[in-house]
Amino acid sequence: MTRLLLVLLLVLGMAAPAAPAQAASAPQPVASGLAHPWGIAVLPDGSALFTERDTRRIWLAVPGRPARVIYTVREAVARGEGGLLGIAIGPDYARDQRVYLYYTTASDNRIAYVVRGSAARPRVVLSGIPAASTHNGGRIVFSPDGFLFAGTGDAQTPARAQDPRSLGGKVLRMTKDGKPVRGNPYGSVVFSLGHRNVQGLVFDPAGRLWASELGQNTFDEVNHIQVANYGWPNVEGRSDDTRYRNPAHVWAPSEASPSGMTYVAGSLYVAALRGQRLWRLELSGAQVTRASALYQGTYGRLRAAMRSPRDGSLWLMTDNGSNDRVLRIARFP
Ligand SMILES: [Ca+2]
Repeated sequence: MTRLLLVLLLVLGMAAPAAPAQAASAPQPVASGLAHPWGIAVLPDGSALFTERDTRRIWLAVPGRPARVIYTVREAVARGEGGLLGIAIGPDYARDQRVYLYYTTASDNRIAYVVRGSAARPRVVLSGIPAASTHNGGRIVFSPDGFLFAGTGDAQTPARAQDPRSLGGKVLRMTKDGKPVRGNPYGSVVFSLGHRNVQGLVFDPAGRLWASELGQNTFDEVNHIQVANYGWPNVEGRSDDTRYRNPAHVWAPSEASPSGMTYVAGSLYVAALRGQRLWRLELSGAQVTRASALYQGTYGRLRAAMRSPRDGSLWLMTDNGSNDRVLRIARFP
């Protein structure tokens, strides 16, 4: 009887839905009074660097201290949704202090690096990513084996997404110096194609790359990224056309419009702009098994979420256009 009860309790316990919002500590503002913060990267010491799109400033946020500007990317041009966008810590940061950036110029989007503590101008490693007032992509992330991935957008010309010669509407894979990686399907930095506007990228601990993508009218997507064609503009959302890889998850743009994403304890957490919430997508391997929302309507539009590998905190950024904030949740979930 006791054993039966124990088994029953175990089964119930396993079936009970997790409630991260209740277990998480209260979000604390780390910086406020911002306009369109966009990218965030956590440093090995647990502090964070974040970008501000239109002012083109890079901020350093140390928990418990006022955030301060450490660099301005004068080479970037704020135009519509373009400007200073993604940021990532280089894989050899301890040795070379490289901080990678994705930004818009008058003619294109570029990936460059700056060296922490140096006033030297950014060194461009990749240029020629199509730019426009919208659909610039902009998220960058390093893989566990040290390659740089970037999510780009179609820059308002949907056909680019299906053209392997264009860097628009793609997920790109390159070395930290911007060179193609052996095994890339076209001999260039193009990795996957058929994307409309990829603004979220994260690796899970099994090494799977996940990307969020803003849809046009009907379906936003989260995709498990491999060398494949993800359909845009021929398909938005799911289809039975075997030429195209189906998304792992879709939403209506009104409830999502996903941008930055991160991984915590078996789930993806996706910042939603129009949806004004933090989506939790529970994973089982390469499948999304359940979707739920946190902080719905609490902070307005959310631009990015980033788990600190150092201390397990979660950083969140709003994107309402004025009095934007960077929030840190010390314990999450
Ligand atoms: Ca798709």
